[in-house]
Amino acid sequence: MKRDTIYDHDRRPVPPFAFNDQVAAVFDDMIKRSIPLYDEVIQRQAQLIPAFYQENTRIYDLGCSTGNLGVAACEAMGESPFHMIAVDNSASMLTIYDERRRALPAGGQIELVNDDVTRIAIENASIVIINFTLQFLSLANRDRLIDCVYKGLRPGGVLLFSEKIVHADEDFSTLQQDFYYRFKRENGYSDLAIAQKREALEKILIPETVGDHLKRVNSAGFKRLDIWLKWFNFCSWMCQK
Ligand code: GEK
Repeated sequence: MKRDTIYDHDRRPVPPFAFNDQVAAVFDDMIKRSIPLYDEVIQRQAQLIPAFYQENTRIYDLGCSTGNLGVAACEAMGESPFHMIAVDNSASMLTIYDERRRALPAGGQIELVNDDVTRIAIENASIVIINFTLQFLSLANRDRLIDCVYKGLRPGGVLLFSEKIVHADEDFSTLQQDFYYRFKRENGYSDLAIAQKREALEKILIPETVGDHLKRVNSAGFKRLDIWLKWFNFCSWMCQK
C-alpha cells in the first residue's frame, strides 16, 4: 500500500481537494489513517450483504472509490451469485478498482460505472451502500439521492451509509475535532499535514449532524433505522424499507 504523503510538505496556498490520480494512488492508506474504524465499517457491511441480499436484485455502492467494499462483498458472498453496481465519478479511482476486480474470481459480478451518483438510476435494489460520499454532495442533491434510494429499494431492502458528522453543540463539536486530530496524529499525520488537508477539504466536505441525517432518511420514507456504529465525529447507519 503506497503511503499518503500528499500534505506532508508545505503546499500553501493549498488547492481544493480532488479525487485525482495522486489521491487514488494512496487512497487505501489515506482512508485507513483518516477514518476511525474504517476496516470495521467495511467488514461488517460486507457481512450484512448476504443477510439482506435478495435474489436477482442489485447492490449499489455509491462513491465506491477503489473498491474495498466490493472486494469484501465478493468474499462475504462466496459462491452465491450477486450483482453489484459500483459508481464513482473519479476515473482515477475506478482504474484501480477495475484492476482489483479483474483479479477476483467473483469480480465479474461487479459492474463499474464512471458517473455522478446523482445521475444514475437506482432500480431493483436490495442493498444500497453510500460510505463517506453524501458529505461531498450539495444538500439538495443529498435529499434527492436518498429519495431515489428509497424509491429504488425493494421492500425489506437496506440503505447502509456512513458519514463524517458534526455535533450541534459547539463544545462537543470541539471535543470531537480534538479527538479526531489526535487519531490522525496517532496514525502518523503531522500537524502540518492535518492543517493542510483540513484547508483542502474546507468547502468540499460539508458534514451534517446526526439529526440532519435522521430527518433526511425519515422524510424519504425510512422508518426502521439504527446507528450501528459511532466514533466521535463518524457515524454509520442502517435503514430498512
Ligand atoms: C469506501 N465509499 O472506501 N458522484 C460519484 N462519486 C463521487 C461524487 C459524486 N457526486 N462525489 C464524490 N465521489 C468509499 C470511500 S471516498 C471518501 C468514499 C473520502 C466519490 C469520490 O470520487 C471518492 O471516490 C468517494 O466518492 C468518496 O468506503 O475520501 O473521504
